[in-house]
Amino acid sequence: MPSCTRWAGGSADVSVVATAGHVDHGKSTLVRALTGQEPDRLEEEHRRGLSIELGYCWTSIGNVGDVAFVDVPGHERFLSTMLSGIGPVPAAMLVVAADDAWMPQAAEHLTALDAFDVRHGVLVVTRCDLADPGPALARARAEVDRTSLAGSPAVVVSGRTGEGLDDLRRALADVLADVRADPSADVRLWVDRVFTVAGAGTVVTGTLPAGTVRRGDDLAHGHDLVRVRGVESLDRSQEAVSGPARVALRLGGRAPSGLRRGSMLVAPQAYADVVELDVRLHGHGHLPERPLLHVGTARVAVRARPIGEHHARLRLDVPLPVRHGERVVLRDPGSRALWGADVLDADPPSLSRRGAARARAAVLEDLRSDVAGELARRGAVRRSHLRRLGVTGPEPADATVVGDWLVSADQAATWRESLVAAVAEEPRGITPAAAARVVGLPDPGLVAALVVAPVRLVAGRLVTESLLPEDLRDALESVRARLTDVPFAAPDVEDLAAAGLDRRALARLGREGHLLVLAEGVALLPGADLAAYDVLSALPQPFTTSQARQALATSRRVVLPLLARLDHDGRTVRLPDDTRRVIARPAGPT
Ligand SMILES: Nc1nc2c(ncn2[C@@H]2O[C@H](COP(=O)(O)OP(=O)(O)OP(=O)(O)O)[C@@H](O)[C@H]2O)c(=O)[nH]1
Ligand SMILES: [Mg+2]
Repeated sequence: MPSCTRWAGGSADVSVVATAGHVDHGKSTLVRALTGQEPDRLEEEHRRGLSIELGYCWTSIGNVGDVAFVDVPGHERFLSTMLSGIGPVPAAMLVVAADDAWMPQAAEHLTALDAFDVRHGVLVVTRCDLADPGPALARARAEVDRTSLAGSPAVVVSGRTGEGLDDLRRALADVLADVRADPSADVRLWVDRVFTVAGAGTVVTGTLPAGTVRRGDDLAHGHDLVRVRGVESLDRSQEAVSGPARVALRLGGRAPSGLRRGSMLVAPQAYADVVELDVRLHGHGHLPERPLLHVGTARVAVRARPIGEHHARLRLDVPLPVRHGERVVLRDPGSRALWGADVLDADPPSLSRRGAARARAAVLEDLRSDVAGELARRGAVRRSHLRRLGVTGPEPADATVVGDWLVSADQAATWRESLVAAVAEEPRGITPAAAARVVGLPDPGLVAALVVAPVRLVAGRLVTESLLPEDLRDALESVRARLTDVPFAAPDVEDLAAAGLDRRALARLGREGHLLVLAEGVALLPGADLAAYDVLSALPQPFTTSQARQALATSRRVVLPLLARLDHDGRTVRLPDDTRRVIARPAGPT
């Protein structure tokens, strides 16, 4: 009998089915009978007559094509292995012996399938050559119909005589025809084995629930990238494999450290490293403080905090790439209880405030995880972050889009108000970076989108120009236009007069921060002093007044009060020989 364990199987179109059922009820025998391959590859498994590890076999079934089987151990000690077997697989075969009662691990495995919300399955009553399958079938049927597998087809077979196997193949073909997966989904391969093949280097095998892996792809393992040098299936190399499928990827070289069963290889940048999540619980009993979380082939210890009756906040010991709307399973290693858990929020807010948990319970009761709902709750969020969390859907039409950021209409209105207030506090205006800090923006890049009248961005500073009469605004505009290209060539008194600015008007513009008035009749744009400081910093130190004048392309009329201002603000220091040097760290507000 050929060994089916060298490669994990997988072709361009492979379905995957996991077994489930009580120890010794005939799972491996059935897989062997269906595939002609050996699921139990360990010597110890043969010696003890039971499965210990997951077994992988495949065959071709009717019009569904290649079907891979993940054969799980039934012994109660190997529940964790069993969960990593069914975790990434969309379909299952619950195997029950005709000659035995409804047994504890049959019940436990069925609970696990239900907790993972597996909806595609076949109930198989085997060993029908040993007893009347009727009673076992009736009992199992009743149990199955209380779970996510309710209504699954049932067949009666014998793994020994082969009776009923054609019925089973037909039932599998029907069930698998309904399993759908998106070939363009972001790749997340749940790794179950990592080994080295002479001449080929590192090979990993695993189950790919959806998406497509291609030769030449880069995949991420934590912060490392690995290159897929070969995609194998059924001992044949493929250009690409789409899930659901068993795949073997040749990575070449040495395995990245930490790559093992329970690791995942994911499309780079496509998933968030989730350390905290809020879930809705399905199941009964008291969730312990330290349950284990199972998803795909991964198992991670978590710290659980109940939120109301049906929800919990989970803190993961190790980050996982989980997304909103996914089903994960929680297990109490002590009592063996299992809970299904729907991921509602993989980037939840802190619960440290008093009463936060109670408020959160109400939010989680009817949480909507679409873009509109997430945006309403978060106020502002990066689109790429939502995508990594698996949150998709149309964006609200009234959202503000700034690069990667989405800002809700409410949040934008609140921030605009704060921005107006923050700028009004500063007669000389403030830089966008300072405004972002004061307003509490998560990214200074958002400021530009929040600037509305009466705030304006002038020469790199935000200023208010609320109450200026129209003639003064026009005059200001013409002075600005003039100074934009030649920032230190202050207009002279005649130019100002021509623009309609007399002494009083100029003084007002200075007072209100629209212009930087250095001396009577000498006005530059706000921020020109800082720009001058930058220019002077680039000169050999110390420098003379004349060198400063030349560097700034201006006149003595302007450079003298400008240098006096810089001296006064502690940005330059005047030396006894009338030269100056800049002071390295500019003081004062920026
Ligand atoms: N007569 C008969 N014996 C069977 C049949 N199926 C399995 N057996 C026997 O039942 C015993 C257990 O079968 P396995 O296939 O190893 O059972 P399993 O469910 O894989 O057991 P675990 O992997 O340990 O959970 C073996 O001795 C098999 O030969 C069957 O259809 N008829
Ligand atoms: Mg077995």
